[in-house]
Amino acid sequence: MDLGVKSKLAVITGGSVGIGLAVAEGFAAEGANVLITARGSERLHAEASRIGAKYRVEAHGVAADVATAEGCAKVVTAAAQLGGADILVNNAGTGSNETIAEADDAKWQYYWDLHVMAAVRLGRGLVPQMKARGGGAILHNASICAVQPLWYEPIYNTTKAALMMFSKTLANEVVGDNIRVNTVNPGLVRTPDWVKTAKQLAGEDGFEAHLQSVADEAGGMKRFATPEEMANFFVFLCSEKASYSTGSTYFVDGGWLKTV
Ligand code: NDP
Ligand code: SOE
Repeated sequence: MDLGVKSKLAVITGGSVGIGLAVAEGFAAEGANVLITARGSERLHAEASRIGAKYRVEAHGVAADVATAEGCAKVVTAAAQLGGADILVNNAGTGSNETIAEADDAKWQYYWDLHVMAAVRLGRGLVPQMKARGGGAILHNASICAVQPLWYEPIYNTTKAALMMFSKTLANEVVGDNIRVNTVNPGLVRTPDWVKTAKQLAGEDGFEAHLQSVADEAGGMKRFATPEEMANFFVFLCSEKASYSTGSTYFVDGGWLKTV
């Protein structure tokens, strides 16, 4: 099936590893050009070069901290220099670990900037480019935690819930511009970060059992998704094959969500 994204420019934040990298590869495999961002430039540029060579598309790395206004502006400028974005995947993000009683304002602010303001600023900056190109697609990577909170990360739960509502609101604002906006709420995705944390908690011999215990506790399929399973869904939602989908949130969680 041709997804109709050939030669489009897809901007993916947090595209140097994990889900974002798989999404970038998914787009490139469909013939889209990609602009990936992350703070760490070495890994970012190595992956951009690899993707460009492997899929014979244009693949650019822009080192930027999207938790800052300057970082977002840098991404917007880079996309403009490439002719403008058709697709934006707001993916950069990370888990937290705190209690509400103990976390200070600075921590709340950081996650607000990373999970919400990045989407606000990049949306504000890239929507005009999409309009000029006749339309586009924006996808927000929130989390199942946006509606089914984990006890140890109240800041993550709260900011991801805000991102979900931002996505819905933006969808309403740009629906007349042929720009579709959606959210995906992933469940457990086996990224290098999960493996690293599991090794820290359970050691080299025990980490697989630890990851399995996390999946068992989630229930449903009782396994982690691969980043590629997530990417297939992301790329489809940003493609012309999903042309009637906007303003929605899709759970891709192997059955972990406990409600309808
Ligand atoms: P990873 O930690 O594997 O990758 C995160 C990516 O984001 C990296 O490229 C990182 O690069 C980049 N990044 C982090 N902070 C910033 C920043 N301030 N500015 C720019 N880039 C940044 O994450 P995952 O692939 O696991 O997760 C991706 C998204 O999916 C996140 O939003 C997460 O909340 C969500 N998610 C993940 C789940 C999972 O099980 N893995 C489940 C549900 C949701 P660098 O550090 O170099 O900046
Ligand atoms: C609009 O030009 C458009 O092609 C959307 O219809 C697609 O869903 C997306 O691929 C990007 O832009």
